[in-house]
Amino acid sequence: MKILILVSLLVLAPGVRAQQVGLITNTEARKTTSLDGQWQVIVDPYESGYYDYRYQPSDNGYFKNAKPKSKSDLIEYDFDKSATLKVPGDWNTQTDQLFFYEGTVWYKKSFDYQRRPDTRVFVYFGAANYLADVYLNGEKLGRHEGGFTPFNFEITKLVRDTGNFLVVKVDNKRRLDAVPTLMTDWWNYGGITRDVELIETPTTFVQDYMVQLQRGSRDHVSGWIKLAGEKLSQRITVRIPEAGVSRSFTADGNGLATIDFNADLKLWSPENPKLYEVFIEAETDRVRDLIGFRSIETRGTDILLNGRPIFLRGVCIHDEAPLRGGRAYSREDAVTLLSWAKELGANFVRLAHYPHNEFMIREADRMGIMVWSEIPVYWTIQWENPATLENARNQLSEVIARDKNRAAIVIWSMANETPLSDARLAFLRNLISHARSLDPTRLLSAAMERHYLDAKTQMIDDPLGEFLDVLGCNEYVGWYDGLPEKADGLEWKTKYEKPLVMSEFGGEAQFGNHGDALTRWTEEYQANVYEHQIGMLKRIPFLRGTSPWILMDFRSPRRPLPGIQDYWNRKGLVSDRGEKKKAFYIMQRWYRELQ
Ligand code: GCB
Repeated sequence: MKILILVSLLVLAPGVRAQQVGLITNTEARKTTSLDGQWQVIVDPYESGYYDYRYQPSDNGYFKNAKPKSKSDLIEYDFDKSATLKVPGDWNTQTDQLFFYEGTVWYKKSFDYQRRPDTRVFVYFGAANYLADVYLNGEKLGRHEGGFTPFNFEITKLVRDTGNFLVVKVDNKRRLDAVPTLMTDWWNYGGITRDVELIETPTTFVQDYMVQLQRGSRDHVSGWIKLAGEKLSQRITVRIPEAGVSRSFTADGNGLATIDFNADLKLWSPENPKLYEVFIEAETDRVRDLIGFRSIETRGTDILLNGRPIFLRGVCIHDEAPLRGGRAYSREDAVTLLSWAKELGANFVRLAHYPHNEFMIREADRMGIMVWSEIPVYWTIQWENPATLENARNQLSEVIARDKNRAAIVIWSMANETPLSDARLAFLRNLISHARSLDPTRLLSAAMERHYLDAKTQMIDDPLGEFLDVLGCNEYVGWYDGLPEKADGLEWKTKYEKPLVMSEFGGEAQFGNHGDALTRWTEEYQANVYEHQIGMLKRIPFLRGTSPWILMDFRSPRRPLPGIQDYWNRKGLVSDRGEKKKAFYIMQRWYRELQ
């Protein structure tokens, strides 16, 4: 049933989710009121604010934000006397007590809001990890699953001029059936990790749109615009003043207008990341966006940007804050990380292993850095579970909805290092066709594994490769697989006539730890890995991109080695303090050669 509803909504409008009004995209263009700041919180490991003592959902949970009405009233919680946490932000790095915590925390924010006449109001969350139950003034607005994508709920009828209280139960317990599942190599930062805003719109408004060059074309813009509200059949004009474009379309009875026109555009590229002001003007609403136009295709083993072969000089990045640690959430975080990538010589970043905060994509657009964006279908997902598939599809829908107008995004990646099986192939093929239906313009990839045909030959023949545009492959020759020199004698083969991005390689080093080139954890060993990797990579005829693992050290519970790791994965080219390791300069030298 649920699937049917989802499918019928997708028929109505690509990119629109089965959740009330669907995701409102481009919040930058909206009248917003920030709810960031300190929120009162109750840590609730037993979820007694949600379940009663028979473990049944309670009608009188903490979402009621109750206060004793008389001196004899019994109420065992009080948000207003509770501790606070900053939103946006993970809870783990805000207080030592919550560093390893996985479970429920209740958040409460009080606010006043004067809604203007003839408007609608939504509460918008950039992300909450992992499961969020949202309540306003004691009423449930809904639930969202997935730790890295945005969601919104309408509050027009519930919001009052004064004394509102928004309560969010955030639960980051890992689950076998979730996406990601129990095992990952990154920190399970919990909390409301991205901005929270109230968005005010006209009663009928531009909810979402796609304005992009048609696949394969450099002058033909096509896409769609979706209105939400009561007056759906409206005339909508798309204007790109700098390119002399002004074209009108009429939305159908479902509020959907398909758009199509030719335009003479300066194309977006890393050398010239041109963004145009684009206006979408309906009768009842108007939004402005900054959109770049470029084409991205493959031909044989080549990747073509604007019709020309390009090599993706990349690096992997986690959505972790430089210098202060914890989840990244700000424009400054994005600028710092992407500036380091640029300094490395990168024109490309792989944003691992889940959708990063929107500033990363917006800044990549502005700075001219191509992006590989991925969903947390990582390692061992429950391939046979329909709910897991629906969850993964929904996370994919949400990230595509948010970022589909960003020129920087060139690749959607479906998965990382997933073990071969028929069920897994069926699951990933389902995601691939879903991605293609939502966005026919991007290339699709996945980080796959490889295997040895013999001691000297590496083979990429994962059956998934047949369905991807770009092959991604992770390998750790010199780290998990032999010593650095092993790379020298290796030859690479593939079953598919397609471009390869070596989506991971590398090794760990603690910044400032020195020794000889065969002593683990030293900068010299890591540099040695890179020297031999580069030699090997240069010899792969179908290689069209690389993204070494990883730009910066990141936290991982799987990395306890005292004095070296201390719960950090040390494969960064830069330490968590921003110090560049020797391997950074080796990679930089190669990228300079390639430029
Ligand atoms: C991998 C994973 C990545 C890990 C990395 C490592 O293959 O894709 O998430 O962090 O290896 O450091 O082992």
